[in-house]
Amino acid sequence: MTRVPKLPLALVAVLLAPGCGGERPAATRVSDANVVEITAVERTFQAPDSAPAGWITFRFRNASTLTHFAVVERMPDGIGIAEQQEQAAPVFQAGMDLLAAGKSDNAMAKFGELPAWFGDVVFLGGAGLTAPGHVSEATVHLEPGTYLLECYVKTDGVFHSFNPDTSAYGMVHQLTVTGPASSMPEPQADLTLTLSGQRGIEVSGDPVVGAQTVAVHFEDQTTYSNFGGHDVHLVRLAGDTDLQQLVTWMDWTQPGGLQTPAPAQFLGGLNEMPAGSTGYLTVTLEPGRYAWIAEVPHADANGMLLAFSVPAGG
Ligand SMILES: [Cu+2]
Repeated sequence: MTRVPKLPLALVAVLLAPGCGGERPAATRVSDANVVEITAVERTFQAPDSAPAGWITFRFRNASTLTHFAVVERMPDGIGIAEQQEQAAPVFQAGMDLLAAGKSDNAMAKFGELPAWFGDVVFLGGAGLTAPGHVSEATVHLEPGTYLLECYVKTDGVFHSFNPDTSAYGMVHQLTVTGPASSMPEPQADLTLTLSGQRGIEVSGDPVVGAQTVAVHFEDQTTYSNFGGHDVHLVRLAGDTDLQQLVTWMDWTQPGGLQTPAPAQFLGGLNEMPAGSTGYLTVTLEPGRYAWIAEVPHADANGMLLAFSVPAGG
């Protein structure tokens, strides 16, 4: 496994501080940081059970051999991990099994059995697709409440968030966000992505070699045919990366979609958020070719695939 070199946050803060040769704004002071450490160990999350409200950085360490993400979901009142695992996860898996068998009408009927509360779940970002051995960071603002971290990447046709062994939960973790809010300030961004169903992914600023904070503004939101909205993930493009295969892979409703192994190396991202929201991710780039891509069907046709290069010394 390879690991992207990751500077300790304290060192990043020093390097990015004004007067240290960089022109970037100072990174968040360590003393104010509100960090939730998440570790993926095979198909489980290891993470704390609670965190203070306000700006929260999710630092996602993938210590497994599979690609994962950790989407943050605000649950409706009275709904938590038990309801998600008992009432929603089995329906998604049964629907996926029908899709894989080519029975799309039956699958849609199955998805119609999702509990009414599922429509009130709010997706609020969280760490995007992250390759084995890598660490990614996503920062979002959360109000007090009950949240789940979920990974619905698939392996052998089974969502990670669904455990066929009913004696254990799937790759879902409940996090209680409590008041009062922490003193962590909103991050300051080096570049900004604007996501729009109309105009796709737009970038303001130039990605450079090294660590940088990326603001992601969700100008609007759309429900695509995979029932989800747009988000953004960072993928390293190798010489043999097949972009069309990558695009197909980003649609979980395809039998091979979101199924491990991933067709390229993912370096994090920011999962779906509501229209008008802004979240942040921290990325460390080396010279090379990359792409921003959303986990939606037909990301290319929907304007949700944007390749870019990071020049050496840039
Ligand atoms: Cu996973």
